[in-house]
Amino acid sequence: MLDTTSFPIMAKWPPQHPDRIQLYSFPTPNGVKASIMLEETGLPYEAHRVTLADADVKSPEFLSLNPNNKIPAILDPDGPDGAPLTLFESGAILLYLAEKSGKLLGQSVADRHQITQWVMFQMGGIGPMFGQLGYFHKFAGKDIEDPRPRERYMTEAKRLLNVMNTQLDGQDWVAGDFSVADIAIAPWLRGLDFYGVKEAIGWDGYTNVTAYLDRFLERPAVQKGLNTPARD
Ligand SMILES: N[C@@H](CCC(=O)N[C@@H](CS)C(=O)NCC(=O)O)C(=O)O
Repeated sequence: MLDTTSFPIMAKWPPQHPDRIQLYSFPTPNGVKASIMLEETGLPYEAHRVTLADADVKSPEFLSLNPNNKIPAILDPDGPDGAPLTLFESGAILLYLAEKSGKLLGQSVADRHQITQWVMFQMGGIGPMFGQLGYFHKFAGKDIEDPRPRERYMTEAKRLLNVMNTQLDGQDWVAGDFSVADIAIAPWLRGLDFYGVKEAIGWDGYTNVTAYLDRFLERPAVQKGLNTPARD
């Protein structure tokens, strides 16, 4: 039985089921990767809402799990060798849960590396670039007179969408069968809507990508994960 007193995070977000994977998250493109993965794999879990307010993500309790003060993070009471394991960084969480469940990481070692490659493509490319585009297009950065930052991220986001559009030509999912790579990437494509940038980026022209996102959003586990934990 897990000693809940040895994890400060459990004092602020008490578990009702300490035997299950504890998810600390908020329904943002990074946060929903973890909840969608948990829904897709069927691993038992309990979700805790950690808002992006300093009182949550910068609380000492949350920092005890992720010193980088960002959601999502997990605590698996039954990690490798039966010991508790804590993890942050959504890509690391996806790969861990895939390994633990034996699902969504392909059939062969080669598949696994191809899928990991596309997870990294999202973590190092789509996520940071789309995030910066959102900042300069919709949020505080839009008031900056110099057009270059917005242009730079717009150009890069379009380039990444072209890469995706080519990769998805003639296939339903980014790396063979549905995998953690799709769970990493698709929530960020959906995020372009939130940034109000779809028209400016020419979204409708990336027909393989738009069909891909529709396919992703039809999955029942995705629909559940997108709203877990509840926003309020
Ligand atoms: N590379 C991290 C990024 C996580 C991230 O940016 N989380 C945002 C929400 S989408 C956050 O928690 N922001 C709160 C803050 O920066 O204070 C991951 O993929 O897990």
